[in-house]
Amino acid sequence: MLQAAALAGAVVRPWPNPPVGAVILDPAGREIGRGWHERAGGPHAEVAALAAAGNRARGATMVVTLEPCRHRGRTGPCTERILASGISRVVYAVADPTAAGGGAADLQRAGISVVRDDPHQAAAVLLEPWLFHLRTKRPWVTWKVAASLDGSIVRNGADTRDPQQRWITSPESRQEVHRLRAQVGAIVTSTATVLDDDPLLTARPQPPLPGRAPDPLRVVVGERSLAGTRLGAAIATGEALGLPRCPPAEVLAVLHERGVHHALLECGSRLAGAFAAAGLIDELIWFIAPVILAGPIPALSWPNGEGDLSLAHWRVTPIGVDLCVRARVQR
Ligand code: AOF
Ligand code: ZN
Repeated sequence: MLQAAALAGAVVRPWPNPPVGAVILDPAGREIGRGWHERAGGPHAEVAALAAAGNRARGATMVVTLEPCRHRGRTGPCTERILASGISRVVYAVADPTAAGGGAADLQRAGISVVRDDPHQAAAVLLEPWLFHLRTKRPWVTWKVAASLDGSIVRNGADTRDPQQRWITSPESRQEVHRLRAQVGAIVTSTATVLDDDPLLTARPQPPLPGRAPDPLRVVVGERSLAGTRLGAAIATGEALGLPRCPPAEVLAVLHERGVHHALLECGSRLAGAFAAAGLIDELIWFIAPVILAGPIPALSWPNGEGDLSLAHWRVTPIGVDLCVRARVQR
């Protein structure tokens, strides 16, 4: 299951569909096929893994992060493909709460041994944003920050449009941000950040992640004119989305309508503060660079002097010369 989750976790997210990975094992436990879901409308992970295993699937075990679907959506039901392949055992981690769910019971009725590996942490983490958006009707929000040890996000006196002056964190951290961007449905920022930094906010991981899903939707919130900026130009051609200043919940409602289940917030203090005050940050990824700036701008400023963001489930990993903190916002 770890392997199946790792497959789906290492590729571009196929939004609006869930990230799913599958591994097929022969009776001796050797891997004979693997697959992941590449893009909406493309084959499901189970079908990709069955194609890789071919005839050897007869009598084999399929391990898959999400319960196999039984519906006829953009592609056919995986349950039928699994039955036709001669697979004799299916292990899955997360039950499918949508109308596509119920495949496990169907397979069991048809004589396949079905086991729920519940709860498998790796699969649950992978599918959490998707499950969250189904439950709450809004995307899961990850707030990304790149800051000095003392929490400044801008260097004193820096011309932030010059990347050499703007960057605080290491190239390794910045690469990790590109991988993150490739795995979300949308990136949200503010007109203030666009005017200060002129960012592109595209996903450019090196090497590129496998997968063929569309690039994340870039969303800029605010009223100020973006003339002369790269994102301003992208909004004018319809490649990015501009939204008037509005409550964060409305931004997320627009994203939900577009099928986004995971949004990355990459912005300045004020938009971060608005999301935090509205209780709309679910998780943070905070890169800490080995420098103290006592700079002019903190990562977050509360709109009305609200309290604090309490964090849980810290995971701290070194990355380049920086530290990366991943944590959940506690409610
Ligand atoms: C996926 N990829 O690997 C699996 C999915 O519109 P469709 O036919 O692609 O169906 C999408 C639904 O199928 C999805 O919401 C989920 O409930 C189920 N399983 N979906 O996109 C996969 N296994
Ligand atoms: Zn399916």
